[in-house]
Amino acid sequence: MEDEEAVPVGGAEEPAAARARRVEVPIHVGRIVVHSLELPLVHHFRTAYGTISRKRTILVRLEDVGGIVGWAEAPTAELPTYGPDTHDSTWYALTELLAPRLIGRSFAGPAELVASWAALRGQHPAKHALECAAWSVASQKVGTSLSQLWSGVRRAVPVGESFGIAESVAALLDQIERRMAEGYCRIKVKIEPGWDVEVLRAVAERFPGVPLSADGNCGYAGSGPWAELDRLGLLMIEQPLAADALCELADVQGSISTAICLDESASSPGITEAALRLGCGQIVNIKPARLGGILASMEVHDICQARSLPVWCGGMLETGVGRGFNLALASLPNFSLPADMSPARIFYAEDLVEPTFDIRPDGTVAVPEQPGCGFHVQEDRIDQYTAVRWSGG
Ligand code: OSB
Ligand code: MG
Repeated sequence: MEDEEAVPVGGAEEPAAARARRVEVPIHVGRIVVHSLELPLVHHFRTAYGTISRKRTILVRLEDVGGIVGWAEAPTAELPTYGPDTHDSTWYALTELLAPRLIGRSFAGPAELVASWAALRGQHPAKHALECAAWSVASQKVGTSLSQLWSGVRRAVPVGESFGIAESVAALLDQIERRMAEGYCRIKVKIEPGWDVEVLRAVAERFPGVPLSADGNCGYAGSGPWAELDRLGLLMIEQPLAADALCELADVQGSISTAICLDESASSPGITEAALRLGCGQIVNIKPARLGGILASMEVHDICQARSLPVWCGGMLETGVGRGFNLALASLPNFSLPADMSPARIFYAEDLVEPTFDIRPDGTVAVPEQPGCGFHVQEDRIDQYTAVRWSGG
């Protein structure tokens, strides 16, 4: 569209969020359709939060009045264990709170659309999906990839794998063995009390030289095997304590030299900055659905960059639709550690984009070069897995 060009953006030193906020590509929201999908998983996924065997997720289709369609994903959980949101709360937020107030309105760009819900607290996965849908429309209007629109600097994202708690150490080592043959650059093992030091030691012995991290998913309270974990040479220990246990996290970080990585604690840019100032950790896992969108994620990226702390892009078991946005985000400069970005085939019988992405022999995934979420969205498959649909506009 010739009249809708991205406004030129500033110098290379400008923080990513400030730069993205100035992208002015008008969005005229016509119709929004929200899909609740049920996707079968190819195997169970077990963490400190429990085991899941099917996954519901929510896809949003935002149609601009000019006809351009942006698809995006709100990855959801059944229970508010990882974060405060659920599938049903996200459905409610999208269909009752957020989508109706966008329909029929025009915005100067994605940042203005995001500003329109500033008075509403929380609802991060829902806000994330609508913001991504707007970015998808914007990138299609200007004909550039999201990575280009966001001034990404990486054409490939190094990828690690996240291994759930297994039946036995032998079973876990088997799983890791099979996946390492595919080229992954980093092993992340979910831990919980009773499934930690011995397991990690076995993994470190079996796969020497491969960066290894542990993810506690808030599963420890007070004491933990910090000193023993500290001797394993881990890349990081992700979120060992509760999201709001900031004082205790700072104490643990002060007592070990292994970096603590914030996941659940990093719930907004402000809280993340406060946690870093307190000394709670030295790395942040950025999940845009947890943070409530791309701009909030970029703010966290910039806060960490200003403190010379690295970030990496986590996952919420997104399909290819959601992963497309994560890949573009992970192309920003300070995403210097491997991402949780395993291809959809690892979890799902079938992806919702075609062709889907896969890991390459060098352990990286290519950053999509096409506008929108970066992949061809298969609307017929989305329809096939849709259990409930809402539409407005
Ligand atoms: O802590 O990283 C986590 C999935 C659901 C909730 C929390 C977490 C995860 C993952 C998924 O580890 C990793 C992925 O999407 O590849
Ligand atoms: Mg985590």
